[in-house]
Amino acid sequence: MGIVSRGFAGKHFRRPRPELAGRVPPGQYLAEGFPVLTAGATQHIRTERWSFTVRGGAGEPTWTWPDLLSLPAEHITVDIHCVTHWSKLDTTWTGVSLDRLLTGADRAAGYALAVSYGGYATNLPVPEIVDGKAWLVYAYEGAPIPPEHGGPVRMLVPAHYLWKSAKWIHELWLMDEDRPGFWERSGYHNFGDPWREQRYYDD
Ligand SMILES: Nc1nc2c(c(=O)[nH]1)N[C@H]1C(S)=C(S)[C@@H](COP(=O)(O)O)O[C@H]1N2
Ligand SMILES: [Mo]
Repeated sequence: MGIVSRGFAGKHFRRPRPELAGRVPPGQYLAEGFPVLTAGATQHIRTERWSFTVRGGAGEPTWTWPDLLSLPAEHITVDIHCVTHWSKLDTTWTGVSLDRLLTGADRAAGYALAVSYGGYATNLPVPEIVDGKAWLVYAYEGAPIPPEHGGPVRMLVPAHYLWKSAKWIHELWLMDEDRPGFWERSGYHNFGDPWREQRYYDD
């Protein structure tokens, strides 16, 4: 996958200063700029066409763009870590916690699959996306998220490698059984904890 291996060989990564080293997981370097990693084509989704549906839980609720904006917004400052060895510290986002979108009944499901416009998908256990651990975000550094970074709306699940943060999020499937997503079927780790360096399936 050329696009995935490209950046690391270049000069765009720095070792963290010693005082920041504790915030950078093993094998990671600080990125300058914000690399784009997409398997396939950038999706161009107009806000009028965007919607988000939770399937498999209590009902199948859908939120439109104005619905999402009407929910309480959170300003989130988090470190992000890509499996291709770059990290960014203190990225700032605005969005809605998944806790606002999932009901108590929804949480009874064991597993979730985030499904994007364009067909990308990535899975996580439900406990990894509730209780303040995941958001649908629509602004990055105070501005709308550019399409290449997953705007108008992407998932943000910063405790996992960034492939778990689905760009152009469209649906969340709640399931009793785990179902691997795009990279998880292609050899990436099923859980993807950067601090345990869970990059590939047998890590
Ligand atoms: N829909 C979709 N979401 C995606 C991807 C993708 O190809 N399609 N790539 C993932 C990967 S591997 C990473 S590292 C991050 C990259 O986000 P960025 O391009 O904003 O840096 O998005 C993740 N979410
Ligand atoms: Mo990635």
